[in-house]
Amino acid sequence: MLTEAFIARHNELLLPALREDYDALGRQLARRGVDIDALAERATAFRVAVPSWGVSTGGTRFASFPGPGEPRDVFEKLEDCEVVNRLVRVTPGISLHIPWDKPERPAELLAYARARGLFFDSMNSNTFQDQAGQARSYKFGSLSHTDPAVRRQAIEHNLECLEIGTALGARSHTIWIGDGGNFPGQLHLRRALDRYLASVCEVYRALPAGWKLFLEHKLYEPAFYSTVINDWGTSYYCATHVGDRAACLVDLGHHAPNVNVEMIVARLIALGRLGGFHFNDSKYGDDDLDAGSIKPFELFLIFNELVDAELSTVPGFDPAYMLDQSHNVTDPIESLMTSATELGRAFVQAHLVDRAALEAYQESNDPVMALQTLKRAFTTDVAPVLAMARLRSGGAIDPVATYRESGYRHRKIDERPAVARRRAGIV
Ligand code: LRH
Ligand code: MN
Repeated sequence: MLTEAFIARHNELLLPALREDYDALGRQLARRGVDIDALAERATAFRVAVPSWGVSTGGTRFASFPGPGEPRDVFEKLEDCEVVNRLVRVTPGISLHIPWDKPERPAELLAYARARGLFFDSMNSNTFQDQAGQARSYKFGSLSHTDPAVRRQAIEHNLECLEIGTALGARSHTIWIGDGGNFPGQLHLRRALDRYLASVCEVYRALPAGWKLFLEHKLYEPAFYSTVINDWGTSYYCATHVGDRAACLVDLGHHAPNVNVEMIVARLIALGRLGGFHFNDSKYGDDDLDAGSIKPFELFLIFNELVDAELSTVPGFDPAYMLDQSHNVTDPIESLMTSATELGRAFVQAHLVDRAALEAYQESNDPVMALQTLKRAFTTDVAPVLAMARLRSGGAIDPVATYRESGYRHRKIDERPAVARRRAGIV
């Protein structure tokens, strides 16, 4: 079992090498005026929420290949989420998706989560699939549909998410819609946005006190010609139109190739509407690959903007960090642990940027030294800091190795009958 004792035994073997690497890095950072223990403290305090749908194997429109020992319901998903947090210690928050995770008895699910040191982060509605027995189809849209009855159905679903979230102690709700068209002329582009806005305003009016509403934009897919909430500008316009507690959620994979996402982040920080993130990585489209696996420098540059805002105490700056990935060929637990670690790495490296020097080079238009200042932080191997932070918060020095050593997945294969091969689709 993945007990504290088991993790401690596994750490014992790795501790001498970690201690050596940590001390060596500590001396190097001290020469740069950085206290490594303060940095480890920051790493310990870092948090990113895990998507409940991330512990199941994902797929594509062509096929999905369920992995062994798949979770079959939200309770088994939380069991796997507990393993992730037990080993990396930075993922106690779980983001649920309704109706995929709709609990029969929310109080029971809340108790189950709390008993495992977990809590519920942002809720997510789903008006991009038709559920069995659903009265009206979302084939031609949901909150922006031309038929008021379909919009009503979509609004009611979002209101239900707020109710369930309230019972589970969540404090925010994320709306992503796939609404859009596949052909020129199919949608009236301005009226579609107006319909969306009227619908979201109704959801916003029911937003519980203290909650935030996140609007998630996406360039394309499932619509392949026009998407109603297609970019950050549209999302920002909607957030300011809907209300003060509405903000923009940036899913890294929802932009055209080569778009400067860190610049969008800087803009939304300046405009005071950066609500949060769905972190992942991509090479081409919305590939939902593991964060930091394809473009680690972009991830670092995004955290460079976030840490710069945090350190310059930008008013109201409090973005929500969540992963949103589709694990098609890996053990989802390993991918989630690795991705959470990659986010921690980018966060810690961003705290290594000599911001006074950077500002001086920026003000004096010295691009070479400005870039070098960023690269010096990005090329610092902070792995000992991340491992020490995990160790000091009761986690694993090497999460993946400890997880594999534990045989957890093998036990789940015995406990959980194989999931029948699913129809294609992301989840
Ligand atoms: C859409 C999206 C959205 C989710 C879904 C699982 O691509 O990023 O955040 O609801 O993936
Ligand atoms: Mn997303």
